[in-house]
Amino acid sequence: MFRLMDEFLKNDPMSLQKDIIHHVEFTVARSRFSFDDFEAYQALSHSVRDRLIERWHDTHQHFKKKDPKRLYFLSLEFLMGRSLSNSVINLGIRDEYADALAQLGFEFEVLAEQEGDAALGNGGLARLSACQMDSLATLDYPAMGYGLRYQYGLFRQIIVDGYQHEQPDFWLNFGNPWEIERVQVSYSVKFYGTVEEKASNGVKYHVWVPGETVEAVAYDNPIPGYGTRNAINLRLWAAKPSGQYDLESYNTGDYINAVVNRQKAEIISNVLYPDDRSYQGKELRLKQQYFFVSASTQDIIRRFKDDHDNFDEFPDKVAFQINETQPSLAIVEVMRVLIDEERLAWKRAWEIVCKLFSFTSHSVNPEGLEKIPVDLLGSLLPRHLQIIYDINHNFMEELKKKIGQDYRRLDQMSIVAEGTVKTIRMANLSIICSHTVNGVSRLHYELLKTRVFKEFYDLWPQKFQYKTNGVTQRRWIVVSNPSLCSLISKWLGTEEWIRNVDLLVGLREHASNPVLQQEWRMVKKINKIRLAEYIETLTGVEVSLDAMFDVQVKRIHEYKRQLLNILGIIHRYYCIKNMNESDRKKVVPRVCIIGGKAAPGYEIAKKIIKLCHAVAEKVNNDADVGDLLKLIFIPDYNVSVAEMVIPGSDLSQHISTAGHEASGTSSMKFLMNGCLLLATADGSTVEIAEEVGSENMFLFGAKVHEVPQLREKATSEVPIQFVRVVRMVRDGYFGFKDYFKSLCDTVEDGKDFYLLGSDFSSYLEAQAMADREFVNEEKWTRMSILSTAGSGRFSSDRTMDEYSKLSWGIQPCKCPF
Ligand code: 26Y
Repeated sequence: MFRLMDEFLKNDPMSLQKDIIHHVEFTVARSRFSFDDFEAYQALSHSVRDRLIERWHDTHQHFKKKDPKRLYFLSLEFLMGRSLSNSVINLGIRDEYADALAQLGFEFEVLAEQEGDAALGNGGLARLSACQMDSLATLDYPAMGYGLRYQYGLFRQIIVDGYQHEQPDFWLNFGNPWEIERVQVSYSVKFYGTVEEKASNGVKYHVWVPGETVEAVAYDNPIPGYGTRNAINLRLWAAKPSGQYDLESYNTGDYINAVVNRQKAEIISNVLYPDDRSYQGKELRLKQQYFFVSASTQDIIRRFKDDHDNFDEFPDKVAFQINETQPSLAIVEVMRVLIDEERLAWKRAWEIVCKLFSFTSHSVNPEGLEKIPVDLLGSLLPRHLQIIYDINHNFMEELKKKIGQDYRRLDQMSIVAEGTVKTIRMANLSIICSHTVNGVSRLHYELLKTRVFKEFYDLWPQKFQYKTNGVTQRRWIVVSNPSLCSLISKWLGTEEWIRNVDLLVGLREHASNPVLQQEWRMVKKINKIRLAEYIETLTGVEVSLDAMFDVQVKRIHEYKRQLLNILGIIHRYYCIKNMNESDRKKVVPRVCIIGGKAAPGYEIAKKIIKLCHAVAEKVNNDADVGDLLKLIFIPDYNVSVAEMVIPGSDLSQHISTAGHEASGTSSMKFLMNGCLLLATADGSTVEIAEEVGSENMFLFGAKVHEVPQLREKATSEVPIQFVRVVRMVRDGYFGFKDYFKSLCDTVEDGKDFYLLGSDFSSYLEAQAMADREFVNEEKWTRMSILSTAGSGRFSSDRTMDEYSKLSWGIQPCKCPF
């Protein structure tokens, strides 16, 4: 028996080498004399996984011994990306592994490229969850994530003739060394059926008799912290047929059909919904939500009951975080378990529930809020619907006492929305039952208070808070930009900034130092070369390294205004074409890079992708233009592509119409990598400008408070340049005239909801300003260094500390080394 805290596995290069070979032979089952890169990657990752498991067990034991209050982070989406590099860096054994592999004749980087992305999420919200898990582990918080283990992650985007096509993401086909299947950790999840009212000793209670039962099996994903022994758990649930047999169908001799029907249970965790916003009222999606919520709740309650006889201490030991409204059925589920299964009185159960939940909204659009049709909810979860009605009834009674018979307000705040289709408003449920409602940036918080949830803010101002989003510098500098990482450590004289990112401000004093500037530019060049090679392999287009790499990568949405970017590029193209020779000499060469996926049913977004390709086709093949302008669409943008694109960018665009981006997080990754931001005053950009200084960014466009009037205004405000570029598209200058008609209509007179026309002049000015600064190498480099130096506040470490102190009430619980 080993003593608990002893490191069992050795980490010197020789031991690692032996270990990798052991896994080649016995895990991958290949001859140790002959294995290829992929097999080497598999063996390597199993060797890393062993080390993760060791720490993860110790952390688990330590938490069990200390019994601290724990945070349970519920999210339907986690966009983890690759794990290998991140794991070895966080474990502190990257160089040892690189040495071990070199002696075996392999290169670490090459093997790391073998790994596919875990893309169990759509966009911002999902990648944020992944960053936050990294910070929770690093800061030693006793936390655990819960989600769904989709068989198919986010679709792969392929481009055929400039059009987006979707292909399934078979991410598990080659195995997943980063998870541990826990066949013995499984729970039954019930659906459909009826509710029976019973009584015992004169006390009424409800029994839910389900119509279907599905088994949830746990898959654990260890998340290692950096510079700590702690490794926390991300537990993802997979659906399996229930062990409870429907004897009837087996006995009637319909054996084959009975087996096939049971197998259908697995559908629940089959596929991630690729719409990152709209709620379509699909039964399967609701099933996914309840499935993961029920399994997680059972797991949490089981763990609590292992050490406690009653629920008095439940809120002192457990905090739930609800990521957007998708996990909000957890509230109702905890209520149901407490009253129906644990037989607590309603009042007591409600008191407990009100202390458990913290809710974060990631949306600004009131129309986009999740509404579940009552009929659907009632048929799938009949008991939950009753409980929701009861919660709503109590709330309405309380509210009437406070505000009287103000029916308009009562109606707006009710969980149940009347109408042709009666629905349940999940955001209202979440706000009413949570102790904290969080915004993801200061501006978002203002919008929640004054628009989206105004009625609730007026009632409970103390519930509302904001914790500006952040991203993890471990992935977004240390993993993705090793050259910058070394340079920063060299100039700060320490690697401590990797754990304490506020130290980055120390770069400010060196921002004008010519030696640092020279080295800084060198690092950027290395990253631009890597990106240029990737572009050439992918698209065949050769790009000049002297050009400004101008990047917009994110999901394609009208509000994010990729169309504004493309129309700006058309304007640039038009100007170049109509210039005299001497003016051409002054043009700052640009490589414009756009990447992102459109939801499969989002027609306008798909047309934006096609337009980008149509413009690229024309511009990139125009000999008149040469290196002065190139347009590249990067297909299948995902986390690992981001890790390469972001460090190689000079300028990045965050140009949503003010008031539409709740926070935005890619801006923070660009900032950390010393890319200058060209941005509107939206989401977190406002706070970034405060930290970095607006003189070090290119800000433009209408402010939030100006947007409503601008929408009212007549079209005369739209500049001639804008009219011209839209007309070029409309008239078929880039081909596909009929196809682009509806896209042009979205920015036509009086219909330009996202205000591309009225922001166009100011956008072009900001772009011209960026050109002017770019030619001044020293100034640009200084601004770039100051961007990185000012990025400290936008670390998810800070965000997780704020949540822990202000919402969850948890303390670090550090596992001894
Ligand atoms: C319809 C409902 C179920 C729903 C589904 C998905 C509502 C919202 C979402 C997803 C929202 C989302 O991804 N929001 C983004 O969250 C990021 C992290 O907070 C922000 O940076 C980003 O601005 C915001 O759009």
